[in-house]
Amino acid sequence: MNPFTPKRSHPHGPREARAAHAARAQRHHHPDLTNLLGWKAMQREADIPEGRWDEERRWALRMGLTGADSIDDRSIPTFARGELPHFAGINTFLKAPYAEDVLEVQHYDATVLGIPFDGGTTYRPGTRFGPQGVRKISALYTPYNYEIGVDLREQMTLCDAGDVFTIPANLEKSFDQISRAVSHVFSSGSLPVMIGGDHSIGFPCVRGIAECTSKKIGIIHFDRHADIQEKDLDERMHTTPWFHSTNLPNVPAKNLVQIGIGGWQVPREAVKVARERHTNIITMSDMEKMGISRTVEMALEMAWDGVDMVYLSFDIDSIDCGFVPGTGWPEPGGFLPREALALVAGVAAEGICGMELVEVSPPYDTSDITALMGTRVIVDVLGSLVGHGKLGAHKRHIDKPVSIPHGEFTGRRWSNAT
Ligand SMILES: [Mn+2]
Repeated sequence: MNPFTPKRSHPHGPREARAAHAARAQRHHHPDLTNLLGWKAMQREADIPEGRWDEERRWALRMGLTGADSIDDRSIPTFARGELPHFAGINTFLKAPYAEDVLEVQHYDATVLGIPFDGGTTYRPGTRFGPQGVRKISALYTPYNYEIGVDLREQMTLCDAGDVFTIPANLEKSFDQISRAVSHVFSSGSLPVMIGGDHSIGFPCVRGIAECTSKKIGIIHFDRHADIQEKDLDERMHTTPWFHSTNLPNVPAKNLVQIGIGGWQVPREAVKVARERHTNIITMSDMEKMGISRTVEMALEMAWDGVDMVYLSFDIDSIDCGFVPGTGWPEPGGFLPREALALVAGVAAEGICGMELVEVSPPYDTSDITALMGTRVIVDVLGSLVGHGKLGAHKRHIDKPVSIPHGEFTGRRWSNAT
């Protein structure tokens, strides 16, 4: 019997029966489900192609051999290859193809690039393990998002180019390596998606993009910290990326929008620079007062004013530290995860020329939640770019591509079969 079918006689007499009837009548909204996003998303799924998924499963059988006879699902290989199972395999970001030969990044809409560097950290380190931490937990995700109705595997191409070879004891050499790697990816036309690393990488990442174009670049920066002083502890630490980025000739400080700044960890030195350079700071309370859509609107207006592209920098510590314990400078009072995700999706809807996710420190993390949050920020940005048709919009601005020579090699690598 359907548990929701009302009983014919009420066990407690007519008064109770009338009350129960009234309560039911009040609940009876004649709901129009078609007004709910839940209903719309369910219908929309039917329109998303599945060809790439079929292809991946056939590829897995070719790579991993057909499965044992006792297994009914004939798409399951003997050796785990591709997305399934989520707990198995060697993880790239979202288990995307590994572009071991970095010349191959040109064939992909977006390229994930790990930047394992924490030499710019001024409090607790560990973000050199950020790329691996994020890759590991990213294996948990499918490429499909129900609410936005996007399947990344079907609607874009993505690769993971592995990590930049950083030099742990040397900021400047690491910066040069990072800019070089980012300029290679950006010049290829693939969208660079960097996983840090501490926030000092913001400067070399922006520099790597800026050198490949004569066009101007704005920056939207999510953080609790202003990160715009010239030096910290006498070096260009993770508190300084925007000072040096906005010194670049095509990165105007007036197009730097900093969202979520506040609390007790903003050095006054940084505030002086922000004031002198006329950057735009939207605090957590500003965001709360204005709401998410107005905040997004305002950020886009200021960042895009007179520029051709916008770079997105997301410091995981902009989210309340209760949600992201695995970070270098935890600070309470930050964004709720839902707010942060809505904000990044909102700003990405206009298109970006690159992004970085920084300050995930797996040694301080608990149950991978910080790394998971970082993964989520990246996939939500990609989902928004795909959903709004903005992936690849940056390509037309690459008018000074770099070409970095590769070494000559013939022969075999030690692990190659003879
Ligand atoms: Mn920060």
